[in-house]
Amino acid sequence: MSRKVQAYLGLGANIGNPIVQLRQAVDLLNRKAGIYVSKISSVYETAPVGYLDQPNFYNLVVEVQTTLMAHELLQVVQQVEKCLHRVRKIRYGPRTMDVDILLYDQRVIQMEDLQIPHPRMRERSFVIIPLAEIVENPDQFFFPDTDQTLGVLLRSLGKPDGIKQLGSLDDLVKNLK
Ligand code: GSY
Repeated sequence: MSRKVQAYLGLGANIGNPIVQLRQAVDLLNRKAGIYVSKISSVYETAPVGYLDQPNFYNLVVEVQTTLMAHELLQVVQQVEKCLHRVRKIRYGPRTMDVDILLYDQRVIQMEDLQIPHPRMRERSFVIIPLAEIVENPDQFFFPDTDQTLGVLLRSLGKPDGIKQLGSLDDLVKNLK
């Protein structure tokens, strides 16, 4: 075990029952030793990016406090995806659950199996918008590998089409019943 650090994870699902799967994924993460989910963004319905011929995604971002090393966190994230029966027949295609490590402390990691910051996060409004919702002050939030703040990046995205804030995960789950 090492000291506790803060990390951000992006979650997304677009087949099965995405709201239920997001709830299960957040709960599974929170139950893992060495991980505490400290903040959960709203859920956003988002148009697919990359491979377009697939259903809309449901995305959110969580902040976690963790004593796990980055590669241990990666293993946990992969266990959670597996637990939620992740199947991925097409690269960038539909999935029951995708969990990406976006940021881990102020670390920059460039390894074959793990790149942090997540290499595509800055061009993805389905990541940047929910992330900006849960960080304390986006204008004081610096990426570890540039002097750009999250606030500047957020404003540069403008008001993107195809991203709709649905509400809190708790409320959406309650309304399913
Ligand atoms: O890497 C995340 C999986 N993914 C998504 C996603 O989560 N949301 C949207 N809107 N498009 C996506 N394309 C891919 S791949």
